[in-house]
Amino acid sequence: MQKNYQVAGMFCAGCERAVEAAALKIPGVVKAQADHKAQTLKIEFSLEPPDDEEVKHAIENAGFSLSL
Ligand SMILES: [Cu+2]
Repeated sequence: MQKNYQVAGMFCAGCERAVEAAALKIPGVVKAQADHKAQTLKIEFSLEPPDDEEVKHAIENAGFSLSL
């Protein structure tokens, strides 16, 4: 199962890696793929989907903004 988010503030592959690392720290997230050109984050999770607010906090703590 997967979810897609809009993430602002990514400008290069390094930013993508930072966003992906932040997303992967969320319990249940098994895969994360960020795209700085499309400004998107796609996550895959194993069982229960993570709470959107939790994802938002994780991404914002990493220095980016996620719109819900
Ligand atoms: Cu960057």
